[in-house]
Amino acid sequence: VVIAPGAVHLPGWLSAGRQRELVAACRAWARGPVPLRHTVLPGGGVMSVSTVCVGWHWLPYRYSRTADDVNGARVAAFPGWLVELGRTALEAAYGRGGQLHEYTGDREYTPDTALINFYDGAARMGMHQDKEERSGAPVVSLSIGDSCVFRFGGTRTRGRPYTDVELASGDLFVFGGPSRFAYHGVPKVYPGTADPAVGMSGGRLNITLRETGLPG
Ligand code: MD3
Ligand code: FE
Repeated sequence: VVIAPGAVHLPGWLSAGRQRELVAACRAWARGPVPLRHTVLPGGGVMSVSTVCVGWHWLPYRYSRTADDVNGARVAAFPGWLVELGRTALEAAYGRGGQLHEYTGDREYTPDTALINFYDGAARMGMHQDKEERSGAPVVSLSIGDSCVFRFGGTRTRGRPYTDVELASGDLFVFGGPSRFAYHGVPKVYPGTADPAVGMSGGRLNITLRETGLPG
């Protein structure tokens, strides 16, 4: 389903088995080397979502190889199987032809960071743009566990007009081309809507794959 140019939603793209594997991998990353934590913003606000990163550590508003705002540890390496998952996701969303090449250029998509967000029933994410990456390559988003309302807006303003889309467990969403720097957020999570078979004991998991465009 094309939501906007470059923004493609594929409901139920991940099998239940693949979702369970991703939940297990995220559980392991959440224990270390950098623990899952609520990011503290420069103004003193604390994000309601908890986050752990792989490949590069995101902190407001830059990437680092070390968790400078948590425990200083070097983040876990970005595994090859996650690069492959990102490539498969882009092909599924855009096909092998025109749009894939239009949005990724002549290099193969090579994500080098994953931001893993955990939402309890009260967690929200305000409308924002993701601009820390020095790459216009697409962002791949995978949702597991409870359903949520995902709000997708324009590139110029944080406010209306926007489109609300329900994201459920197993959904793939890809944001490339003209949608890459659009405002977006998560205004609501629906507690208790997850299929127990995916191995989440409550809450919502979102994994985004990105190219930072940073060296090494
Ligand atoms: C559109 N995460 O981690 S995923 C984020 O569900 C973030 O946890 C939300 O926004 C979540 O930055 C939304 C969908 C998403 C992620 C990145 C994007 C949409 C995007 C980057 C550019 C445009
Ligand atoms: Fe974002």
